[in-house]
Amino acid sequence: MDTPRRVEHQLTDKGYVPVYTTAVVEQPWGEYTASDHEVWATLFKRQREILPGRASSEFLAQQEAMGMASDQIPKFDDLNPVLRKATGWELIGVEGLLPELTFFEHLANRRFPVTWWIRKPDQLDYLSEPDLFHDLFGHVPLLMNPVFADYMAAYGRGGVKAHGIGQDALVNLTRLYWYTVEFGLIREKQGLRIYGSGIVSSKGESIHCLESKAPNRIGFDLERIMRTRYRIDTFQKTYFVIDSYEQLMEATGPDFSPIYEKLAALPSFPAGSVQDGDQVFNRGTGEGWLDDGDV
Ligand code: HBI
Ligand code: FE
Repeated sequence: MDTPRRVEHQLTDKGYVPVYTTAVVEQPWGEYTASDHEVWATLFKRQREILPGRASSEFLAQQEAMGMASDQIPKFDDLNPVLRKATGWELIGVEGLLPELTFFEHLANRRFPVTWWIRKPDQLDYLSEPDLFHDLFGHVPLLMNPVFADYMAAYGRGGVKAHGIGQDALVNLTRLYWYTVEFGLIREKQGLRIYGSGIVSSKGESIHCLESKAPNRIGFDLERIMRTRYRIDTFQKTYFVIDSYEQLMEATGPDFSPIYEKLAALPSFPAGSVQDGDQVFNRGTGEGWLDDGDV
């Protein structure tokens, strides 16, 4: 399997990463090597061992419902009919990170871009950009949940609008994606659980986000999140907690333009700060935090 064509490195909200062509590619399933399938199996089994009791029950249930398994890399062609029937979403293959507007347009049309290649065996624990495991294992299961699926499509429409408004609006919206879709926690009867894809696809952060004393855990607040910087190179300093996927959908229903205007005049918050008015589940100790590098 040839390595993906990298177009250029750009400074994005994920740091200085290669931004790929916007081409939609067929999943080259027949070209995956035994090592590729082995990487999938290892990561899948490792995460499914630690996620029960840590991940949102809806995430675990939907991943099973769609038939995702460890034995080999799933075929997009197998998953798409199931996904389309559940919520109208479908997976498309891409080279990797897309320019933001392209990404937003796909989401607005219920197309989720999944990177076609998977990391190498020596990258099991860290990768600076999303690969197939992050996208397929992490992002796709919750697209089976009608409310979350609607949220993701609404997010895409919001992204297209924000792109037309300007960079400040984009930064605010990217923070919302970061603290919900990528690194969000949800309150369930038995306690806090993970739904963010960046966490569920990472062994270290799946454990850290719930069990470490270092991070803050704060109740979801849209404007608070849009003002809060974040980390792309370490575990998050703050995790935001939703009560339900419905809360997320309701909170992002209104037009964001007046919020963008209001926030443009206000300073942003450091990633690790606790602010007056926060619904504080716990205030972190800050142990191990790096002082610089919030974006
Ligand atoms: N492209 N393929 C891909 N996957 C992402 O998660 C992604 C992206 N481009 C931009 C992006 N995410 C973030 O900037 C979002 O906040 C939009
Ligand atoms: Fe992601």
